[in-house]
Amino acid sequence: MKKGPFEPVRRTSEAIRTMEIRGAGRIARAASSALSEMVEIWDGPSRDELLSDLKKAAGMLHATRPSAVSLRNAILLTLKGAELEEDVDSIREAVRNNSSSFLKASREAVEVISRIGMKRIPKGSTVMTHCNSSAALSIIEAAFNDGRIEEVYATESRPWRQGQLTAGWLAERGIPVTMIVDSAARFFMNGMDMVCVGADTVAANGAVINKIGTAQIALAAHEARTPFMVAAETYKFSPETLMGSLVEIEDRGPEEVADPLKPEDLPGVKFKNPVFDATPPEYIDSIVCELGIISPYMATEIIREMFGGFRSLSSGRNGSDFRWL
Ligand code: RUB
Repeated sequence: MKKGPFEPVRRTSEAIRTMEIRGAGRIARAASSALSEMVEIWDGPSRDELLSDLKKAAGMLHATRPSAVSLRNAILLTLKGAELEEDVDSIREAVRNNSSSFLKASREAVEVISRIGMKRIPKGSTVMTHCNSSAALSIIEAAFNDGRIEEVYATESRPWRQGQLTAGWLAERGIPVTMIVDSAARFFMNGMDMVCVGADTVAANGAVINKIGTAQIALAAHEARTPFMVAAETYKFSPETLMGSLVEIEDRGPEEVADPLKPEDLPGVKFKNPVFDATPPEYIDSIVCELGIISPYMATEIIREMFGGFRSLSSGRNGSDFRWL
């Protein structure tokens, strides 16, 4: 593998793997930008070699966070049609244009979601959020600015504590925020008017894959009759799940669970660290995407609309074998 042109992809893959870049939308945009940067500096001899290097690069990026279909769809959309181009320059141009369209559309989607989603939040609401979702926070910020939200409860979101990022972000904007530990979600649920979270993946059956703990919060919300809203751009919907594929749940290292101790400080203890879970559609009241507010049971329609005649790449489960269809 040549070192030079793969450098942006390697750098980005490492930043995603170590969570320097995190969140389904941000990792998707970073992957798309890395591919675009790669084709600009690629200086190999032939079109076929470029396509083969792009496949390797796609596999490297995809393998970093397997639960986020946002990442896979961003890669597919960025490389869309590249294999139909006849020379290196045309491939370069296709990837460059695809990437800039994806970056623009994904940012605009968040903007539209904020405007649509905030209308669902009644005036004077207290809202709970989990983890750190730019799409969910865009709704919360718009709702606050429109006088709909009085206070936000942000869960800590162990093991990585993304809740601290969320709480800090809200406080910086003057939005009253209270941080709670994840296990206090049920304790406070009766005081909530709404729960609003993001998504890494929306499956065809309407299940939402998001930060571990989301399903428990949704269950608590369901029991307390608190509406549970998910903010998810359409590129987070998973076409593979239409055919029955399961979403792989990312497992991270034991040190994140053992923290502040080290795993070796607890001899004889095993650790498990799944970092996402699936919230079943029956606990989700609405999914806000840039096309509108839908019931989770409409997820299939969105997937057909967005990915219906999609001709591009397919990938193996571990992301290592992206290949042209
Ligand atoms: C982040 C997380 C977010 C979704 C949506 O997990 O679960 O809720 O990714 O984020 P991690 P966004 O920190 O492990 O990446 O709305 O920003 O795409």
